[in-house]
Amino acid sequence: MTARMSLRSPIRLIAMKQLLAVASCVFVLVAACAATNQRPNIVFIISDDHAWTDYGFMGHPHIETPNLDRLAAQSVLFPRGYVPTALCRPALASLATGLYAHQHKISGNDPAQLPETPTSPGGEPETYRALREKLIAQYDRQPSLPKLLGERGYLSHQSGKWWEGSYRRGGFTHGMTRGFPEPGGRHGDDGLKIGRQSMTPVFEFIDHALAEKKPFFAWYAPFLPHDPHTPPDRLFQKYKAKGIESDFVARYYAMVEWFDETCGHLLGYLDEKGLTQNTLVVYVGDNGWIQQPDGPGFAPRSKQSANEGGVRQPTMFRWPGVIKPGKRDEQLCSSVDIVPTALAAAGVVIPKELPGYNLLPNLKSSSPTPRREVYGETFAHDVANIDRPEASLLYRWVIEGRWKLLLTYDGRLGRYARHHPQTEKRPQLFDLLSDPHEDNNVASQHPEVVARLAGKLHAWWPVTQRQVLTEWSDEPGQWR
Ligand SMILES: [Ca+2]
Repeated sequence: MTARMSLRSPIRLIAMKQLLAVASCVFVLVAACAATNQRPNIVFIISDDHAWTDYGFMGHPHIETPNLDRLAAQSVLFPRGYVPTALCRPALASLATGLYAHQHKISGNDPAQLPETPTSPGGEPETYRALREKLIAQYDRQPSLPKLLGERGYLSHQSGKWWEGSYRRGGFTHGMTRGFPEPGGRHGDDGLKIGRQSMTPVFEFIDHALAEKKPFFAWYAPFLPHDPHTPPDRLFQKYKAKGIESDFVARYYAMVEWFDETCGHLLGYLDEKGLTQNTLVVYVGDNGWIQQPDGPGFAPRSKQSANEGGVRQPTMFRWPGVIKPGKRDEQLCSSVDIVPTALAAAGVVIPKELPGYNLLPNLKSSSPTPRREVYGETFAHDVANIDRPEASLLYRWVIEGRWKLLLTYDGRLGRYARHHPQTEKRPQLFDLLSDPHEDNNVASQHPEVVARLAGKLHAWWPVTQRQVLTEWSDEPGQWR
C-alpha cells in the first residue's frame, strides 16, 4: 500500500459510507414509491333490498350469511352505517357520486307520471322519455367514482343494478347494462343477471385487468336479495326446515343466503388470484326490506322509509395490512363517506363538493372518525320536479349519538303514496340506543333536543318551500 493510498483510504471509507447511506435512502424512497404506485383494486359489494338486521354477524336468529360474517370479521365494520335515502336509484347514485340526493338530484326511481303516461310498461310517450333522459343527465354533470378512477388509469366494471344509462355513460370502461334508451334499460337489463345466473362477467373482467396490469374497480350490485324472490329450492327448504312458517319470509331469508353465496364466490376469486391483499372491499346495502309474512311485498317502515328498516345499513371496509379490522359499535357512518374514502385509497384528489369524510386515516389507525351526525332525506318514488328535489320531499332525519330526529314534509307523493301515510306530522324523536326499532316517540319529553337537531337539519340543507312541523304540540299534527 503506498503512502498516497493510505492517506486516501479513510476518505474513501467515508465516501463509501456516504454512498451506502445515499443508496439506502434511494432504496427506501423507491420502495415507498412502489408501494404508493401499487394502487389498490377497489370492489364495491352492494346488496339490494336487505335490512340491517338480516345477517349472521348482526345476530339474526335464522338467516345464515357465513361469507359476509367472515368479511365483517376481516373489516372495519360499522354496524350503525346508514344510507341517506332508502330507495334503489338515489341510494346507488349517492354510492357512485358521493353526493346526497338533493345534490345529485336523482331523488327518485322514475320521473313523476304524466297524465298521458300509459300504465302498462313500454310505449311511453316522448314527453315522458325526455324526462327519463333529463334525470340521467343529472348524473352526467357530476364527478363520479368510475370517471375519476378512469382518469387515473383504472379499468372499471359495472354489474347488477344501474339506472343511469349504459355502463359507458356511467363512466365505466366495462360492464353489462345497455341502459336507457335501450329497451328494458330502466334499471340494469343484462346487468341484473349477475349473481342470479353467473359470476363469469365479473371474473372475466378481473382476468382482463390482471392481463392489462391495471388497477380495477368492480361495482357488484346484484339484483339480490331484491324480488323476484326466486331462491334455489335447497335454500328455501332449508329455511322451511328451520320452522319459518311464512313461505314469503322463508323465500326472502333464502334470497339473503343466496346473495351471501355470490359474495363468497367473488371474495374467493380475489383470493384465488392473489388479489385480496391489495384490494379495498367496501360492503353496503342500498336500502332495507322487511318481508310481509302474508304476501309478496315489503312491510311498512322498510324500503322507501326513513325509519331504520329502510336507512340503516351495516357498512364494511376491508384492505388487509392497511385497514385494521374492528367493530365500531356506536360510531356512525354514512354511505356518502364511501366515495371520498375510495378516492383516497386510490390516491385520487377528492372533489371539494363531496360532503362525506375520507375515513381512510381513521380506518388505518383505529381512531374514531370525525363523523358526529348522519343526515338523511326521503323523497317520493317519483320525481315531481327534477330541478327542485324539494317538490317530492317527504322526510328528513338526523342521527346524533343516541338521538334520531325525524321530520315529515308535505312533498308530492305520486304513486306509492300508500307507503307514506304521514299519519304523524309532528316531529318524531327516538333514542336509538335503547329503542333501535323506533317504537317510542319521545319528542314531547325532549323539546330542546328536537330544536337543536331541527336546527342541524336546516343548516345541512335549508328547505324553503315545504311545510314541516319542527316543534311538538299536543294537537294532532296538521301542517300550518
Ligand atoms: Ca334497493
